[in-house]
Amino acid sequence: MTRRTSRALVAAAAVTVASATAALLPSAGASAAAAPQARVFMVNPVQSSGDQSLADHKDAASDVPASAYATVALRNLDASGALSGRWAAVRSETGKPAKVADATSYDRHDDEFEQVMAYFWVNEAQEYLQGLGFGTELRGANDRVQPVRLNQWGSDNSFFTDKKDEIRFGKGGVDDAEDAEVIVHEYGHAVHEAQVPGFGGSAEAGAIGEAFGDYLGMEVGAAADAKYGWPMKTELACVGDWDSTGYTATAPHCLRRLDGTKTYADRVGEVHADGEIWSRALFDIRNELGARTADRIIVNAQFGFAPDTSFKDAALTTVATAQKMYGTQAAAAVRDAFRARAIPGV
Ligand SMILES: [Ca+2]
Ligand SMILES: [Ca+2]
Ligand SMILES: [Ca+2]
Ligand SMILES: [Zn+2]
Repeated sequence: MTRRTSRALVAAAAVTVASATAALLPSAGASAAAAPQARVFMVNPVQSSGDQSLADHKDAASDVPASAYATVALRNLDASGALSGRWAAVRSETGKPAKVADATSYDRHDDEFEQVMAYFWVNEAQEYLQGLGFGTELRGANDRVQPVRLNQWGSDNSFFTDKKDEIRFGKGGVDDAEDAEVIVHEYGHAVHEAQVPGFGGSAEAGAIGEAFGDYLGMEVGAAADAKYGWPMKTELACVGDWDSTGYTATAPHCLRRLDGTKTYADRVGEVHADGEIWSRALFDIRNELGARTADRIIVNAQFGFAPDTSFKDAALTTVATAQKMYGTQAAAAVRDAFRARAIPGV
């Protein structure tokens, strides 16, 4: 038997800081036990410390102070003792597989640490979507076991492979899975693929995919900061504060931002760069309607995007979704956000 009750999810939603929490977990027969504990970064060490001078020196544990780690519960695990559960199955291609029983002892120098980060943050991301109603009131959005693979190859480019429905994290510069915003960015691609198989078949659809990944990375991290009481000492709009220390010269270090000023006319035909047009619109919708309402609209609308959608069609679908779910005022706020990016036909 598994422990797939909403009661379990709710009860397990708090960080387990003391054994007292174990008493809150519902009894579910022999498998009932306190969720195992693990050490993770509070999103990423730059976001939680505000220290823009943190730098990776070949994965040295001493690069990051102990205060950047938090002890959390690993929820929804199966009984295998590996990082495998309801929403994620993590495996290491080139390093030692992490053991759940040892998950409080790893630091960033251990290959197992990134495996734990990947499990925790993929689970966290799906729980966030579940909390918005996706999978219950609304259609599920990648509500299945997400395969995740980590390797130690040098390339600094994590990616989602739609052929195997698998997320892979590499280790170039700062190890990609040391930054929750990078982990959840990739999970955003998996969400899109689950919602619309083959999504990303045009330059503009590709840009929307990058934008949503950045946006979801910010959102899941911000929600975790609020839920667990973790410090957020970097700007909300800055994505990948830690991973980007490896390739950005100036502070604040951001892989990309959600508050840029690009409009449709600024397209350059590169999906990450052009994604900043779309992600700014998502950020504006959030700031206008609040995270929960905005995210229910944004994710629900994505079910209706064509795999090779244009910005225009996707924007109009999002406006229509807002109208249907929340009425005229919400639809107007969404329309305004896309109009501010000068997306044609909106
Ligand atoms: Ca590492
Ligand atoms: Ca990296
Ligand atoms: Ca950030
Ligand atoms: Zn991406």
